[in-house]
Amino acid sequence: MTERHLGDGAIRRSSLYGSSTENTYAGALSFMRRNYTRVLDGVDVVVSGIPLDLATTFRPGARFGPAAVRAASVQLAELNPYPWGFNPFDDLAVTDYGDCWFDAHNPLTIKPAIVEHARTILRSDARMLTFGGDHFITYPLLIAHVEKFGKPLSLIHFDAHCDTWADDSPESLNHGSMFYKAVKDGLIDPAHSVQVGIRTWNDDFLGMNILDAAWVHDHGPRAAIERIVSIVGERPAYLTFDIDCLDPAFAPGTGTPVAGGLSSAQALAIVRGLGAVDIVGADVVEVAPAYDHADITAIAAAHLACDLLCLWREKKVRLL
Ligand SMILES: [Mn+2]
Repeated sequence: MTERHLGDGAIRRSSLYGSSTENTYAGALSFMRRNYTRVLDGVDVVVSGIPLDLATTFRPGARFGPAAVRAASVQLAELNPYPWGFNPFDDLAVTDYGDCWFDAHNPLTIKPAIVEHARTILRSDARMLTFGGDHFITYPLLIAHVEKFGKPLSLIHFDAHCDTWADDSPESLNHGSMFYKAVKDGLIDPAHSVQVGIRTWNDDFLGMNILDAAWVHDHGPRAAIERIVSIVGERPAYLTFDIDCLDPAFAPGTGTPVAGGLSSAQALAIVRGLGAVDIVGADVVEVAPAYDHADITAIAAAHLACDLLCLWREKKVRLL
């Protein structure tokens, strides 16, 4: 199943499966060296980027997030991921679709462009793993996912911020109000959704279950996994990971950092424990490399994304 290419597997490998031999510091920077292609036949997971940062409230720069996460994934593509010990790509067909194109100079066209990007991919049997971009992108992604998987979805939301601040403008580009709109639109069910790592105030959390950062520090990842699984159950769930869920010590390269967050180790332990949940789509957002140091933030994002792929590989192998 594995073709032996020496370098640039992203553009030279013909099989959707297996890995190629790469120098980690060279070659085409797809996510984890997956094939760059827009062909969707036989694909299990499509990785794509949405380089939008026009919805930020503080520091812009997440438009460079997809490229940074791809670049940070090179070491993960070299060895079987830890602690899994398998090559997820021996069993899971993952491709890199490239980035969503939109007209940044006509802001009202951006949300429809992202919805259409996701619809195009979700017309296939593939699931989406998307890199932001600022967190606004999750709103059009949820619209497309609900069209496919039905509504309401459960939301598993890692973040310093609840992003349910009131905003009744249907056209606004705001990365702090997507989940207010998603609840009001009935896209997500707050009673069966959970927000992890929260440490900013909102007078009205709209009925979402909150495991705030202090709760995670007090109770640990294992208890967080149990709570998430009990809240979501077997319902289809969309997982969104704002990298600012992590403490700025672990993710300085982001637009709205807040002290007191999760460590990378805590977050990875929680994500790895979500095998019992039916994750129908996922994104990792708000990586802004201009504020990063030594790629700390992009490396954390790439690891989280790799673990999400390993969860999907586990599920596929269980069902085979
Ligand atoms: Mn946030």
